[in-house]
Amino acid sequence: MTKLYGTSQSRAARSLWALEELGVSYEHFPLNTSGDSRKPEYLKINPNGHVPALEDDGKIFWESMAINMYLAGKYGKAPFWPESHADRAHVAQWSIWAMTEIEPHLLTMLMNKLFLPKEQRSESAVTQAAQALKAPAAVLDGHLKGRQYLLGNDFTIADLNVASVMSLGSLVGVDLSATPVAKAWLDKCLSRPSFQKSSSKK
Ligand SMILES: N[C@@H](CCC(=O)N[C@@H](CS)C(=O)NCC(=O)O)C(=O)O
Repeated sequence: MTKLYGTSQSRAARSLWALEELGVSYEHFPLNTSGDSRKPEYLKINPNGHVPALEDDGKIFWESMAINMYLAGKYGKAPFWPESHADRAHVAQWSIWAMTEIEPHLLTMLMNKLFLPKEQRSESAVTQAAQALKAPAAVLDGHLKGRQYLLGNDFTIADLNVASVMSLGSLVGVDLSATPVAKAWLDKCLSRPSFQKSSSKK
């Protein structure tokens, strides 16, 4: 039995996308982030009080990128979950990169454009975050020149992980026009039926 905890309006979206992409049969518990994830029964699953968490065959996993690499490794096959040590290390490289180089700036923009009470929002924080995103976006753009996907010709879990983080940009109007190769790659990844299906979940 496979169970995924967390609403699609949270970082659980990326694990829902992985489950849909892999065609895994699962039960979805769309816990919200304004209370559900801090309830004592859920803290037994993820003591951090965060979503997503995954239960699979009696084992528990948390941290969205670790969940996705586990799912790809267990339920996927090459090329989606690549075979070589080098390619797997590149999956980890890009997944960690997205969480450390991209996600914090997008979260700053989300907080200051949408989530914080109006009086606490900072225009300059949004401007700075948008500026800070330009360097990693250029890295992505440069890497994708001459490649279809991050690891080469095929869509892999690395693309899913990075694109899922970058999908947040559409909520805050991130402008990728200066990095057209990255923009085209992102649009291609987000047009996959598995992404559309996972996004329509609760
Ligand atoms: N690094 C973690 C972050 C998880 C996280 O912070 N999730 C947020 C939702 S996007 C959450 O559960 N917030 C509710 C809370 O902390 O109470 C991951 O990627 O899984």
